[in-house]
Amino acid sequence: MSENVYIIQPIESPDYKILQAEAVSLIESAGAEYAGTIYQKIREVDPATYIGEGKAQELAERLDGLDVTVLFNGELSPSKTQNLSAALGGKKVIDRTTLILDIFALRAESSEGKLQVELAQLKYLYPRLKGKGEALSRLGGGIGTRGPGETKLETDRRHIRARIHTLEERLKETELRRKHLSERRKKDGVITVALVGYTNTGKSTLLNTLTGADVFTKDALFATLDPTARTLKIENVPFLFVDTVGFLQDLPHHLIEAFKSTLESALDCDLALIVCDGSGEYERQLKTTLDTLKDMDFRSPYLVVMNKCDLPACSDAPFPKGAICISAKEKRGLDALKAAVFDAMKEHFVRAELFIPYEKSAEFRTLRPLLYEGKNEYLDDGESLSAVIPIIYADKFKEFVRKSL
Ligand SMILES: Nc1nc2c(ncn2[C@@H]2O[C@H](COP(=O)(O)OP(=O)(O)OP(=O)(O)O)[C@@H](O)[C@H]2O)c(=O)[nH]1
Ligand SMILES: [Mg+2]
Repeated sequence: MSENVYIIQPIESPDYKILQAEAVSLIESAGAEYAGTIYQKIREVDPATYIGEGKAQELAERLDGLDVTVLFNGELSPSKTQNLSAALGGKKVIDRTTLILDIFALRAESSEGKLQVELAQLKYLYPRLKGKGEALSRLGGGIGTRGPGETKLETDRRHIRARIHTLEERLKETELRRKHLSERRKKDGVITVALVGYTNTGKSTLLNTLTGADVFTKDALFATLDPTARTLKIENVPFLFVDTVGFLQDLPHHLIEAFKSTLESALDCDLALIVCDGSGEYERQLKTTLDTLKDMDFRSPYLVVMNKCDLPACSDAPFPKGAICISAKEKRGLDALKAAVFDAMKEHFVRAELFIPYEKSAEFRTLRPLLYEGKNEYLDDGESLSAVIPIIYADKFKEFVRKSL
């Protein structure tokens, strides 16, 4: 039987309705069931329970006798979590970060992703569960306390500290390994394109459609946690496309911190495609994504991609100028997207027509692997070849270039 979750939604933010709807999706993405919402204007944060004694009492009465977990759709300090739980007659109280961590725990697949989730859980959840030793074992494995992999959240303080230390050490090693890989990639001159954007906009579907990858996609929030990279050739030039974890409005800072190193390596790209759901709240999605990227000091160029253009809501939407409309699902607009990617990266290449006289064939053989070949033709006195040459190697081909295109 799945758990039922009741939402406390503060109404200060003008977007509170959207945030509430998102909380419902988060609950469902965590495999639990939505049980209802109570809205609360928080004029002044109550030092004990955050929402105030009166509201807590009203909620306690409403939930009396119901087997529900209470989600505070914001961030709650450890002591307020415990006080609120006490004010609600001992009901389990979780906050937004805890819920998102729970989904991350369900989704983490790579060893690094698992380490990151477990570390974030220990750091974030442990203080919130402290003093509730017996409550924790009673909750065992329910929403908000699921651990990735084989390790369950432990209650022993000493164990937890030792575990945090081990996880941090292991993460350092994996980070180093990833850094070496990305340095090698850079040296090889491979252009990387990161797929970023709001959660559930179709980033993984796009990666799958473009490259034939088989990344897990789902109509759920945070379907992807681990970055996956696949190569796609455009005009014979390989581009490395990297899928990333989706963003969410008010994504708690702790979570960005926990995944910063993985995200940063994906964002250390030559170009980003900011994928939005063109049939949904694309303006807010785009703003959230741009704000999050700015926080992460992202400086690469980017293109805005409006996905799901097969859906009717897309047809007369006033998309921002330059946005590329596609449907990853129905494979529409993909040629235009590829052309735009190539075009955005064109200063990395020269397109040229080469002529290689036969007496220079041997000399050219060593250079050949450096360029991306198009059509070729063997003529009487030599080979004619159209190709794309990485700008860093352009000098080497000077004597063979007949015409730059
Ligand atoms: N109608 C329509 N649905 C799409 C399209 N592309 C993706 N979807 C659906 O949107 C949902 C989310 O797709 P994903 O590819 O998992 O989205 P994502 O951006 O990777 O999501 P996260 O990994 O959670 O950040 C799935 O149900 C997809 O089938 C599209 O072009 N049209
Ligand atoms: Mg995804």
